[in-house]
Amino acid sequence: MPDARYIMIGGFLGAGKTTAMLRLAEKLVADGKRVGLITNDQSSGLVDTALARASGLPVEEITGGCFCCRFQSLMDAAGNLTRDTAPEVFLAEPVGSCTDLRASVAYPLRRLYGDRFSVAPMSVLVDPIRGARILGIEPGKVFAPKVVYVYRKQLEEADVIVINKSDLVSSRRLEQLKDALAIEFPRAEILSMSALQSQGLDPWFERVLGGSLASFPPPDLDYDTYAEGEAMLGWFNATVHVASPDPFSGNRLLETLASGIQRSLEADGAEIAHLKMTLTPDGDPGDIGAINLVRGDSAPFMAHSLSGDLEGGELIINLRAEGDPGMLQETVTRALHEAGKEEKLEWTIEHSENFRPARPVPTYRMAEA
Ligand SMILES: Nc1nc2c(ncn2[C@@H]2O[C@H](COP(=O)(O)OP(=O)(O)OP(=O)(O)O)[C@@H](O)[C@H]2O)c(=O)[nH]1
Ligand SMILES: [Mg+2]
Repeated sequence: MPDARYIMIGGFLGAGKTTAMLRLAEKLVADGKRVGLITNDQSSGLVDTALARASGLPVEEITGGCFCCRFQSLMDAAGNLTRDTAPEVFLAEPVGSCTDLRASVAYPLRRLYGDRFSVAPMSVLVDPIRGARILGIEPGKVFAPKVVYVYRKQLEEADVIVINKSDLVSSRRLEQLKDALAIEFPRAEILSMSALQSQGLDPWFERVLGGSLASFPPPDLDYDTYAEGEAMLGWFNATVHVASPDPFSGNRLLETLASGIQRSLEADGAEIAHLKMTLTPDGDPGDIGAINLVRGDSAPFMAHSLSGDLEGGELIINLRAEGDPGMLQETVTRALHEAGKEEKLEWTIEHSENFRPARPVPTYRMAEA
């Protein structure tokens, strides 16, 4: 009997993977289970890790490459969590621009470590507005064709496609989207839910906790197109210390920054895949403000509000957009200048990286489990 269950929650940038993962973790903890979370990104300073920590959950992050290219790091992360808390369930969130996770992560896990892990069906989450635009159901800005190629490949390898954020669309639109997904991706079961509002989660919980990973040949994938598509997205991560002699509103700072970045990127024509920021007051890691923007034409959403004013804190900024990474860095730096002036803040960038994801080179690639 394997010791632990391994649940991978995929989906494009901003689809709601972290939100759904935290909901599942909360349910498992309420059921008396030990959980361990694994977050992943191409670089360090992760909003997702900060959010998991603020929820008090054990988390390990894998940075510097995706699960598929750093398979051993995934095993090391699982090992560290096992040493500390011996999770019965691992919840892993891959990078939202990655695909081929069935062949490069799920099948190798089952084949090589099937005695330790029972591998759950692969879930791929969909933002219904982004999804409807990409599937041509609704007009609106979409990414370049090679990015859309990656988006569709993610869906093609799913056991379960979960239309998340069902609270944002009408039931008619939801049905249209379900029908379009069922035609294009007939192998997957299609569910819908709202992770944010905790609606309709049970069928997904049951599927990932009870079912098992299907065995079918992974979709054909042209790694050149995949690599080019992924590299069309610019990445910018920064960790910034902000301080002021007088207490200031961290929530307002997050809103000012998000709107400033949004305005500039819109002017530059760079479609936002996901802008996410957290602000944690110095000395109070339990309090957290978080703001997200998942499209150029959506309003910034305050996912968590800080409970009061602060004099200093750590701001984490993760921006992924279809544009030049250097330009993303300049845009954020300019927005920081403007917001700093407005709020009379001092800020210091402690860490920052801008880049395009490198060509994925998976450690393993297996055609079956
Ligand atoms: N309205 C609504 N918003 C949601 C729902 N689930 C997530 N969100 C919001 O969508 C945004 C992105 O959510 P995340 O969970 O960070 O998405 P993600 O897929 O982990 O994003 P990456 O890690 O960047 O790929 C946040 O503002 C969430 O609050 C939902 O069910 N309904
Ligand atoms: Mg996430």
